[in-house]
Amino acid sequence: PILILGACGQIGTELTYELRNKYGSETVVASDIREGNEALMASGPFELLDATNYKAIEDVVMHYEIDEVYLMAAMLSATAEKFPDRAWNLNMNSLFNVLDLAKEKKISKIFWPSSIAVFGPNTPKENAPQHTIMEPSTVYGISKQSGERWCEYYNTKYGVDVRSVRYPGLISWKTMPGGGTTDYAVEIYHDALEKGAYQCFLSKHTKLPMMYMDDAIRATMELMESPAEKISVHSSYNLGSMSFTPHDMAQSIKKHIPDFTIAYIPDFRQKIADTWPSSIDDSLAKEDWDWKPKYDLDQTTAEMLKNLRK
Ligand code: VAH
Repeated sequence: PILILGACGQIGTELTYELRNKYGSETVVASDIREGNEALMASGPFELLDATNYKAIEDVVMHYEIDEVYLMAAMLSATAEKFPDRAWNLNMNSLFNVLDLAKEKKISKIFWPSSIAVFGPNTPKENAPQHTIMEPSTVYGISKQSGERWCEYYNTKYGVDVRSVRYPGLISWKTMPGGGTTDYAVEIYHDALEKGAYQCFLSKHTKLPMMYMDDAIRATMELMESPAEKISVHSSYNLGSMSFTPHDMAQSIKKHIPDFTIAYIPDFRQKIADTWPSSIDDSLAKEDWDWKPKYDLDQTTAEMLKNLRK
């Protein structure tokens, strides 16, 4: 059986549904620190669980005979700048908890998400390589960078099978993101439909790596299903799909909603975005486990508007 920590979040929600589709509802235990989406909680076993509490996770792992854990609980970049110590505590302790469960052989496989936030202002902006200068300057980025180092360490020293991707900004309609710098790319669709207008907190030409959620979930599942000998990266894989600016997004939306308007009023999140690369070189993910994205910006826009209209 599989345990998902942070199952009610933006990624956790869709991952829970997809894993339940694939492996059966009873095989996938969803957990979160608080209750969320009722349909999700009703779709299979659900536990209230604090990802920083080792004993509580261990109890659930033993009770359900869990062998795989997906750790999706985290504090994202914008919120982490406001609460640095809480972010560090949540993002690091939750990771040590699952790494230690694997080290103790209580579970056999882990998925842990990293992010393009591991890169910093001295990383090449375009096609940021897998191995490059990484000097993250945000609390969130520092926690992801440290997490990657610990994943690799646990793999080398203790043989822990932990797998990871550096997600770009993720665009989804089932659950809102919370507290991230790339959240604009989801909010914009909601406001386009509700108000015909959006006030963007990033500037017109801030180009960032992004991905439609279906691609992100598929990447996660494909990586987890790959034979261990194909995995050459035990920190975290660069994962790419598309890169665009808020302006590109607005143009894409206008093809469906011609009167849509956008205003740019950058706030503190602009400074975070400015430290991240604009595009990602994910050739190792392509080589090692055949990664291939499907959705471009216009396809993402069409999917988002169609599903949010329902
Ligand atoms: C954030 N969405 O904005 C996250 C992320 C690509 C960045 O990991 O904080």
